[in-house]
Amino acid sequence: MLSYSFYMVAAVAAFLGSCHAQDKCTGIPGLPGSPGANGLPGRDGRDGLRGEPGPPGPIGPSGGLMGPPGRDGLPGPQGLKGERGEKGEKGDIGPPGLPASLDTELRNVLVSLKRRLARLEGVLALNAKITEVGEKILASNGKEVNFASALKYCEEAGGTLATPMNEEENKAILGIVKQYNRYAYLGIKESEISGQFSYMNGIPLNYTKWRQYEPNGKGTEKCVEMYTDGSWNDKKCNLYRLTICEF
Ligand SMILES: *[C@@H]1O[C@H](CO)[C@@H](O)[C@H](O)[C@H]1NC(C)=O
Ligand SMILES: [Ca+2]
Repeated sequence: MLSYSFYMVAAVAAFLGSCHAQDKCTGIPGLPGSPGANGLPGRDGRDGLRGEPGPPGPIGPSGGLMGPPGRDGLPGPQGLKGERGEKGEKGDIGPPGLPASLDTELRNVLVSLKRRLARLEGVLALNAKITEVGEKILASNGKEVNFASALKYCEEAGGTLATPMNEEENKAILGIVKQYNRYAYLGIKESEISGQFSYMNGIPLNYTKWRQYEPNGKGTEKCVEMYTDGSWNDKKCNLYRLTICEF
């Protein structure tokens, strides 16, 4: 409508103007035609940019169904030590080992040990600390004590009181008695039967070296001492005598 009125005014102005300005008026311009009908709608434009996500929706009503359980959390701190369990059953017997005679490593160790022991025995014998007789090793700590204490010294050291079982052993013990020039108790005791003497394990003697008229205690002298000539005498057990042990 506006554009239409404009045309009308413009046309009237042009009409009036053209007639006044020139001698000859041009023909009266025709009325503008009526506007044409609207064209067909244009094609859709291109899609716009994607919009921002909308705000979160309102909290839903309570009382809905519970959701599925959540995932496991982080592992917690270590708990206290539990009580000791019951003892398990005995395992099977292991496979048999190699016989020692075929085990070269073991044999080398034994050979080396034997050599070292022989050297140590040599050093000790050289210093008169030990006397070797047969399989026995004799030694004294130089202490003079009663029978029970002497036996205790020897047993604590892993041996027992020197016990002569033949002439050779008696001579070896005598060597120590002479070295200290002291009488020594022997590993011999009177048994329950008066006048019968035995070794500490109760076995009867198979070798004796009694001095003449000994033993004469008749049950009152239950221990045996060695004199400095190697002969034996039954004697009370509470005297102070040299401690000689055998190993
Ligand atoms: C007495 O027996 C032991 C072994 O028990 C032996 O070493 C010792 O030589 C024997 N003594 C005598 C005199 O036969
Ligand atoms: Ca006596």
